[in-house]
Amino acid sequence: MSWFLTGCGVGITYKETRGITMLVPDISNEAIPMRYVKVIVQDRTENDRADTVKLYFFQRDPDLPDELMHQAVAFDATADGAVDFQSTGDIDFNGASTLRDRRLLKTFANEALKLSWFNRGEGAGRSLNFYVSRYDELGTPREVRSDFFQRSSSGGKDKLVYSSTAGDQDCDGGLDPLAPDDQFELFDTVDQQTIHALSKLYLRFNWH
Ligand SMILES: [Ca+2]
Ligand SMILES: [Ca+2]
Repeated sequence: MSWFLTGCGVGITYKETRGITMLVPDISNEAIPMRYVKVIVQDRTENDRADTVKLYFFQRDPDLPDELMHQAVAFDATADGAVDFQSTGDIDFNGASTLRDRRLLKTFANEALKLSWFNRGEGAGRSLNFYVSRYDELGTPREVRSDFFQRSSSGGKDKLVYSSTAGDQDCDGGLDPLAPDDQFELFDTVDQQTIHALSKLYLRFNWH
């Protein structure tokens, strides 16, 4: 006999075997991401601050190359950290392209411009993917993972250099702040807060 006890946090399955009840952490709903958003931030004007945010909405299918389903871009032309021009479309995938989509892109891009994980010029060697890494038994996203990739100068597959997870451990329905992580010296407090904000905003794309 087994059943879920919790609607959030790590699901616990009770297994009853020959009268002995055991607590088994549930990992059966660990997600293989079928949809993810790849974000590439660039300093195209090469003044050492990010000005361009590109979003690529990918669909993953077994045995096929990842399919680009939609893309959006935002550009800060005045180097003040706020987006001035953008190309949006229906980025919350509700079937209509509205002001809400535009506000969402603006908010997401203004956050992403704070990341230190950006590319000089038009480069795309640094990127990060956002996806839901865990759902609860009702299918509600409970964990968002962000994977940071670096492309080798010699080519080949992008290398995963850092991974961060925002989860709902205190069961309030929102993603909890990320714990400080000093393992990766490229990231400071602003990066941590930014990654957390982007993880929450990612869920509003409904692309998972
Ligand atoms: Ca601006
Ligand atoms: Ca929309």
